[in-house]
Amino acid sequence: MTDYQALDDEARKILRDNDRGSYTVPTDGLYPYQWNWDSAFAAMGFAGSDPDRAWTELETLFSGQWQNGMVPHILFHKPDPGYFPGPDVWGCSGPIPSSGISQPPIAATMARKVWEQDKGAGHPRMSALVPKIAAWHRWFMQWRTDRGAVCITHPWEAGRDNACDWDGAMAAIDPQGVGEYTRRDTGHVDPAMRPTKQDYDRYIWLVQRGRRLEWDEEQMARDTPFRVADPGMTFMLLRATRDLRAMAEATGFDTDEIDAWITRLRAGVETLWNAELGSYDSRDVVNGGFAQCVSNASFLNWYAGIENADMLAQLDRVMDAVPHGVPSYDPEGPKFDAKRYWRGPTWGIVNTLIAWGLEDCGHAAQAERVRRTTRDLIAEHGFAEYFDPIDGSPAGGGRFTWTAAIWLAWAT
Ligand code: 9YW
Repeated sequence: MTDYQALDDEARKILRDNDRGSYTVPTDGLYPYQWNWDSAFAAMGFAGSDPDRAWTELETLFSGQWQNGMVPHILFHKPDPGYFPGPDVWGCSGPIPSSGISQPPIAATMARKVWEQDKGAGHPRMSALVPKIAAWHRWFMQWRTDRGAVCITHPWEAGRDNACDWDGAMAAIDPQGVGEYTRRDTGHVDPAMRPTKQDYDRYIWLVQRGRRLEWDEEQMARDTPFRVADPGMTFMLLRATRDLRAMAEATGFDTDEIDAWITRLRAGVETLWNAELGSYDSRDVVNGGFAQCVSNASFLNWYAGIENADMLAQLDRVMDAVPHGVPSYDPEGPKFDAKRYWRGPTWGIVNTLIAWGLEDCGHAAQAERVRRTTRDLIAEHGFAEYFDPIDGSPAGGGRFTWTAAIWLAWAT
């Protein structure tokens, strides 16, 4: 018999232990700073029991917002030698030491969820966030769109570091001259579960390039080898922009510009349909080719309010192929690797977003299947960063904030 009460208590304890006062770290050791979309999930996790703390989480995230609207993927509030690359490598000059790229824009969606649970006292805090979120979305629309689809300029920006989606674009980078560096991630977890040295050389090469160009978006966009339009980012920004619109309307903030973004993003989604694959797919903006990847991000169309019968068939297929949730890459595809991070494992957080979308679009049975398999995984194997979709074994970091958050807010 599963003791749900004990698991709820454990999830709350993980949030408390990872809480650094005004922000939450993803997990102690491996990720000692504030990560953007992890923090949005943390806010959702706090919302049920402590809405005040949930708002603080989001406010702290936006305290690192750059003048151009960008909200960084990592805020380095306090130096910590346990993570590489730290602030000295990024060389950024925002209000808080930070990375120079962004991350999946789910903060608006989570802010709306917090607000829905805290409409009275939370209203002014939501109102104060709306213009900041709008500035961030405006930055995406200005600097990160291609034909309306959202592009990433670094694999870390997608939140799906080593996904097969980026293989083609990564191969176009020649990381000559990147120099010597010491990784820290492989000291915390098994290297077989992490991105490879070839990946890391290119990650660092891209960071060095951004730094050399002083993180100037216009210059960085010129002659870049790496620019990929990502279904995950596009669906998440579309959904978040709809949530922003709902909050803007409730506070009297102008919605015309937001409506124009929604129209453009909706058109961008069409450019990510790979008819040959029968799936939403990443598109290399530099060479125009599709990645030929059915990933867990491909299934975020319902989350963005977009119906698609082919994707429903794809979802049944991949979920029939593995017992534990939605794998991050097609288990019948040639590159599937059950343990290597974003190349096969199942991620509870992405499952959550997929299931919310399925439910909103009336696919209750599929939503329930995603929820049940994710809940059972966590109940049996703990609050791991992610899981092997074949044998369910926990992988990556343990005692993970976002896994605890989805447990409390959605999985049970
Ligand atoms: C990195 C913190 C982050 C997540 C990303 C995940 C990983 C590694 O960990 O990134 O060094 O940034 O891929 O989605 O936000 O949990």
